[in-house]
Amino acid sequence: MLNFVTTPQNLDERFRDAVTALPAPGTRRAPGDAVRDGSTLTGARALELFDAQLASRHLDLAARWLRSFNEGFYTIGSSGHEGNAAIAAALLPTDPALLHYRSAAFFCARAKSLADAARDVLRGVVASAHEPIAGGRHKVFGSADLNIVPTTSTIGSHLPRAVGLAFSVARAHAAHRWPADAIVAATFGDASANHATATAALNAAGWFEHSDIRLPLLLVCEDNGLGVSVPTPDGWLAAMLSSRPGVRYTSADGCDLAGTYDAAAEAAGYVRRERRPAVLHLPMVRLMGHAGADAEVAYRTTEAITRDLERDPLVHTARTLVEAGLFSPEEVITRYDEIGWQVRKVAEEVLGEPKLASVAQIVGPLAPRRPLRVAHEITEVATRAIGPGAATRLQAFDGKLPEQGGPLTLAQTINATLTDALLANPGALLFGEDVARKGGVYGVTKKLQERFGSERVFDTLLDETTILGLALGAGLDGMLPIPEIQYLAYLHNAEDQLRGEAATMSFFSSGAYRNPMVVRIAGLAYQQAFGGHFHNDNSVAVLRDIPGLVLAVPARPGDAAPMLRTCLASAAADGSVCVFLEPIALYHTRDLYEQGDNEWLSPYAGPVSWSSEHVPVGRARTYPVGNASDLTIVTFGNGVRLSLRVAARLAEEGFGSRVVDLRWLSPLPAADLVREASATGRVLIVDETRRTGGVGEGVLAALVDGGFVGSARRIAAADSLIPLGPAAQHVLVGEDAITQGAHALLAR
Ligand SMILES: Cc1ncc(C[n+]2csc(CCOP(=O)(O)OP(=O)(O)O)c2C)c(N)n1
Ligand SMILES: [Mg+2]
Repeated sequence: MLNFVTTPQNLDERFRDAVTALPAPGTRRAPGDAVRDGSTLTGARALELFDAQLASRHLDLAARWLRSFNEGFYTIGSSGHEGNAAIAAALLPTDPALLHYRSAAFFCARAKSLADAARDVLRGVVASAHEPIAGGRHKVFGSADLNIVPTTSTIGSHLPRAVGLAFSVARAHAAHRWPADAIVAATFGDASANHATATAALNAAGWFEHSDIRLPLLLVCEDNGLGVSVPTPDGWLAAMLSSRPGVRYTSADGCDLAGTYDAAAEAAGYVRRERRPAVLHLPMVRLMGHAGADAEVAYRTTEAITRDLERDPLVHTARTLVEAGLFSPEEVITRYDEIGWQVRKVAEEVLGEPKLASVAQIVGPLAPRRPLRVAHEITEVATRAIGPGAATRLQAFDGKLPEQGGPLTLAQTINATLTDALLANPGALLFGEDVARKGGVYGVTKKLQERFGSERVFDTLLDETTILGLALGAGLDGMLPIPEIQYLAYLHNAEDQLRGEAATMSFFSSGAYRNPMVVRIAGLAYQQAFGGHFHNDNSVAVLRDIPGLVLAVPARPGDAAPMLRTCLASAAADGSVCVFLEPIALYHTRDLYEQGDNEWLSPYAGPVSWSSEHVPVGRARTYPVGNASDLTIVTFGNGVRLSLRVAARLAEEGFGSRVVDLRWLSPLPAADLVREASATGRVLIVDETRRTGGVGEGVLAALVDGGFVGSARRIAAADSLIPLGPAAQHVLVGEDAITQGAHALLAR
């Protein structure tokens, strides 16, 4: 016998040898009886789960077989983790599950048939366009029918979403995708448990529990003692997971099917009954290395590898079944071979299936956009607000409708629009740091909790990862989350929840799952009284390159309302992930040209004009100044105000210009941009983000791509962080630089 295993052949031989060496069957237990004394797992269920375990093992062997002749593209397997079949058995099929990449036996156990499961998984392995969840875009366990939500390869990043989903499932609301008694299950690895996202999720789960907020969440740690080559210190997982306040901890041997089932059923029962979070820790083993290409002999002793082999969960279940008299060793081998042949047959069938063959096919489900549906959604919302919702609306606004008052600031306008949004959509939730009781650092969300209650408008713990995780889960569950990130600089430590999670969900599920959201972020520079980089961050590069993400930056109050309504309607109708970046320095700005002119304020448009004043995603706004024919200034955000002021002075000098407010930084309004630029032949880009990686680069590229042949110049912020106090003016774009840039262009 071999000392250690590195190949599928070794593992296969080991299994056959170990099963053949099992003692003769014990007295036969009835299938309805416990598979062994003291367990709640019946013999019949154990046999079913054993099939799932065998299928999972053979899927690993088939993946490596496909890889051996370059037809398979994924070999991270589940061998040694097959005990997770018992987790599926301990849950209801309607419980949403977010799975670790080694939870194949869970997937097989929940599938309608082993053939279905094998086909789904192997289609993923060969990147078949027929793969039912990701359509060949990714190898992932997912299925809308099976309530398995696809996860990404970024370990632990699904856990904040799982918290958010449990949070949402526990709240009463008609739009829920999952039943009110559902619990959310998420599996993850031992090394993953150390990741910031995992610790954020564990902490948030405990925080909610401590705050007496229901969270039906079962976290399951599949602990094989290794993260690729790095061993998890002995006892660390048990110590760490068992000491999370508010999260109940239990543990079982993950190689023992019946023991795992008992522990999982008990933990799931607790979570379902109590609506409280729990973590189940399952020590298990990893067989055949991390992935196909991993030679674990390079970093593990043969003793350690052999020790793991001796705990092979398949042999363990075989022993349980033989001792229960349900199978003889020969019957185990026969079943193993039968399932092996079935899986191999499916592998042969799928390897010739078509792959994704065009950009259009690939990006189809990335971020579907139906502008007419969005416009229609806004009309419907307006019709309700004018008609049946009118009385509630009047009441929400304390008897004083915003359209009947005077002109509003940007902050007041956003507040009124959010009020209208929460009125229009009972599934809309608004949350973040300080948004509820305080009403936001800048007062933008003032009175919203008073108006809508703490079920819909609430303060969260101070953790951006959790805030976005709540949005991810709530959106998945059918709600319309409106999370707030307090400052743009603080998005970054949680950014992957947008990039890796939010923006990929529709892509990796072919649209079967979506996580609509409108993330409000206060940002950009020019705050007079509150300086320093972190409150004046002027970089949006990390947002602009996320495929499919909508990035809106309102400048004028009159634009902010329709743009926010468009984001909300797009999220509701198309499942869009929208970021609504609010320029802090303009929140309370009143004047444009002169002190006291109130020119920056706008009246609030009531629902009668929401339809006619609709602003589609990706449409710019042009302000003609003077004859509007000498120069085009392309800008956004604070740049709009600066540019309008400069344009007014240029008009006094006899130069007419058109100031283009992009309004949408992603997707850029390319057609409007090229048209307005070509109208004058001279383009001055006024970009308050940095010269390198800033919006201006994208604007120039869009002009070139669109065939613009005139002259162009760019005024942008320095490649610097923002210093405190008046020094900030040296790195930010100012009116003098804009004026100089304009004169240089006009001189051409
Ligand atoms: C955030 C992140 N960092 C690094 C990786 C690369 N990586 C993939 S799997 C893995 C180890 C994970 O170990 P563990 O959580 O114990 O799961 P196991 O593979 O052992 O089941 C690493 C480092 C990743 N996928 N995600
Ligand atoms: Mg591990």
